[in-house]
Amino acid sequence: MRKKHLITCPYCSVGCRMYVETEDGYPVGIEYVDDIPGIPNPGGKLCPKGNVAFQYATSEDRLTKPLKKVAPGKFQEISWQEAMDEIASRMNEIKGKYGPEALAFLGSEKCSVEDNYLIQKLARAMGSNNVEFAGRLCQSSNVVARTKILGSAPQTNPSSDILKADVVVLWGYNPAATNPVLFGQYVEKAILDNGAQFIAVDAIKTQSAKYADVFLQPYPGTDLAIISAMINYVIKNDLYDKDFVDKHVNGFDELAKSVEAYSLKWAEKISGVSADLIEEAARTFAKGERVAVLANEGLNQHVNGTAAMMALTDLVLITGNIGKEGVMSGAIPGAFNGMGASLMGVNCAQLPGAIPVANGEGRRQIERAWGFEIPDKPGLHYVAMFGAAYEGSVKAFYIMGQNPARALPDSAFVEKALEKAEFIVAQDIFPTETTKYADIILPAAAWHERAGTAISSNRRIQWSFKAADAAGEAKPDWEILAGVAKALGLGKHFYYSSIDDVLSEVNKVVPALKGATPQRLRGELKGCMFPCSDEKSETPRLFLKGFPTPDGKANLISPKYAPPGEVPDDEYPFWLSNFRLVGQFHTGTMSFKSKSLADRWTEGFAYINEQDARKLGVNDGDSVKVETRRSALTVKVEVIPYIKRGVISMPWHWGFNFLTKDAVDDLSKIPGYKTAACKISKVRG
Ligand SMILES: Nc1nc2c(c(=O)[nH]1)N[C@H]1C(S)=C(S)[C@@H](COP(=O)(O)OP(=O)(O)OC[C@H]3O[C@@H](n4cnc5c(=O)[nH]c(N)nc54)[C@H](O)[C@@H]3O)O[C@H]1N2
Ligand SMILES: Nc1nc2c(c(=O)[nH]1)N[C@H]1C(S)=C(S)[C@@H](COP(=O)(O)OP(=O)(O)OC[C@H]3O[C@@H](n4cnc5c(=O)[nH]c(N)nc54)[C@H](O)[C@@H]3O)O[C@H]1N2
Ligand code: SF4
Ligand SMILES: [Mo]
Repeated sequence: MRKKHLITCPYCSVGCRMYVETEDGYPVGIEYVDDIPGIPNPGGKLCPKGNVAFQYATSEDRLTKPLKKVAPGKFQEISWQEAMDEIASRMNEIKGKYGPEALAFLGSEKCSVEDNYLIQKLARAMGSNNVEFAGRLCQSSNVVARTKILGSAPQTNPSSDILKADVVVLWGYNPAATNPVLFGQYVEKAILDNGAQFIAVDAIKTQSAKYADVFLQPYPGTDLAIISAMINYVIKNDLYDKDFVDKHVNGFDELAKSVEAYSLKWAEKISGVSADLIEEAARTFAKGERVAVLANEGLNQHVNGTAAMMALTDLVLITGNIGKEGVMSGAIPGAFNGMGASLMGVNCAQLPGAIPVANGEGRRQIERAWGFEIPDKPGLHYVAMFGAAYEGSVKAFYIMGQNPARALPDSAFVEKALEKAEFIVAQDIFPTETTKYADIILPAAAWHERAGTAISSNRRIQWSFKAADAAGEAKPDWEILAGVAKALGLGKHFYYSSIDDVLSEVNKVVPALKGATPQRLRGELKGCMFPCSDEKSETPRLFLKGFPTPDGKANLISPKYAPPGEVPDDEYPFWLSNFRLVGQFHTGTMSFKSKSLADRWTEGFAYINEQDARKLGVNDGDSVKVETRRSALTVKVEVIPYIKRGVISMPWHWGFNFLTKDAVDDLSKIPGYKTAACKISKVRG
């Protein structure tokens, strides 16, 4: 029998809704949602990934039974009971021998709100704050910057407010590829239909940047110089919003003084963008009545990422583009439930509801709800966990829905660290480069094979219904975690018999989600934007009545220029950066398994500027060796005029992280993925 079931797309964080069509319980197609007003994808529109959003899960390669490693590279099927017993005895043994800090846990933006709530609760019930997810690798710079300045990080306004903006800024962000429905439905319409001015900043003139009125093309990681000079220019030329600054902002005089040395000419020298263009960008930005500022990985993922995001937040504030209708800024968690995992406290320094671990009163409140003590010191951040495993202080990993062996920088080092761990559990839907190192592999149900909630980058929490049966013996992640907790002797804190039980506990523990109850979300199919303090309310716009800081004002932080991580030198003369393709996703574990995507987006390549190519004697389609201080990769080049000279960039879906360096930003601990120094040589034959 044919049926259709409403789900949220399991790829990016736009949160598009779709129906999965099933035939006798097996998924056969996707149907557009045209009968639910207010969903994030008006008219049900989807992008190439959304159109086939169930396909990966029907691949023959799915994990279908628990597996135990019996020899290097060899796994044997075991029962769920055997798997649970083995996990419980090994994890308790390691905790007993080395202490709870020897345990590390990874949650996932590929899993539901409920799954993520449980993995961090499990980590803490075991006595460890070593619990992280890819949000650290993704949005942490913007989250830290905005939390320090505004007291809160998420996106301020509904995406539809972009249509009301008169200036749109895309900074290090290519939504035409990475959030395509948001780009088509809001950004493109604001520019093409409503005539908004458009500023784009990227090392490549991307599909998103093609309509730019002002296009800035800096060397990777030098954006901080440009933003600092823009602040200086805006203040010097009296283009800032005096009234807003007086009423809502602290630290203006210090800011003005601190940027005095950051002239347009100085920024030109560092970034390679002409002073005239930076001036034009500053004027256009400051003259906007309502500016939507969307900044993403090109700005986040640098060792100066937090400083750059702080400077951009300063610029938004002094021009008064926050706390009203028609503006937009904020962190853009990239994958479909990045916002949910973040809000659930899958973070070594934060508990559910973004409560710092170090906040005694906040911690005690959660301890009262949970009935056990939470360790009071922050744990290890994502990259540090693997350093600790290499050095021997982290002994065990519980990895749910992450592929650190390819997603972290310096893959060769990460693999060595995984090899050194004494015990690894990997809970995934596919075998991956990471599950190779696991002692126990647990098969999880894929997204449309279970019910659960996810939160879009726009703060919208939505219910997804179960559409199909799980592959083989695979189970929903929350159910596996509740089982593991029971086996570990923690059953009284993990009493759940349904997903509703878990979300109901979240409703009690996380005030921002108090009104997002299972009953409400199953009825209100467009979901609701948190904070929702009761079952009737939601919050489309933040900061309309000031900021969540002690005095209600935002606190500007003066920028101090710091260079990006690894910069070119005589031996490694090129800048190396990277980006995403519309039809591939991260390390490819899902998109490589989706036939329609894998057939069309088949292999990696590198963009190189035509003048650089001429100098190196390479032509379009030639293979080159790209070498960094870590490793080398052979890749075909695409010679183009619209990438900055001196920069080579490639999609990172195909093993790119063997090249990257594991240096992190001091404040956010995000790796500086987007810059490395490299040399390029033509591969003959
Ligand atoms: N198709 C697809 N969509 C995705 C994903 C995916 O893997 N595939 N992943 C999701 C996730 S988790 C995330 S976080 C988002 C990320 O979404 P985006 O931030 O849009 O992703 P990227 O393509 O990595 O980087 C954006 C742009 O930054 C530019 N850039 C690189 N270095 C610099 C720099 O130093 N300065 C400036 N100004 N620009 C620079 C790149 O050329 C690129 O065009 O996408 C989400 N959506
Ligand atoms: N060079 C470079 N590296 C980067 C980035 C970059 O821009 N450049 N971006 C960084 C960013 S922004 C991010 S977000 C990270 C992403 O890093 P990861 O999240 O580690 O990458 P994925 O490839 O998405 O791996 C997710 C895993 O979840 C599994 N999975 C999917 N669905 C389910 C499910 O329902 N249950 C379970 N248990 N598992 C499931 C998939 O099979 C896969 O193994 O990568 C980072 N790495
Ligand atoms: S834009 Fe994002 S959420 Fe929407 S269909 Fe595409 S991948 Fe899915
Ligand atoms: Mo991300």
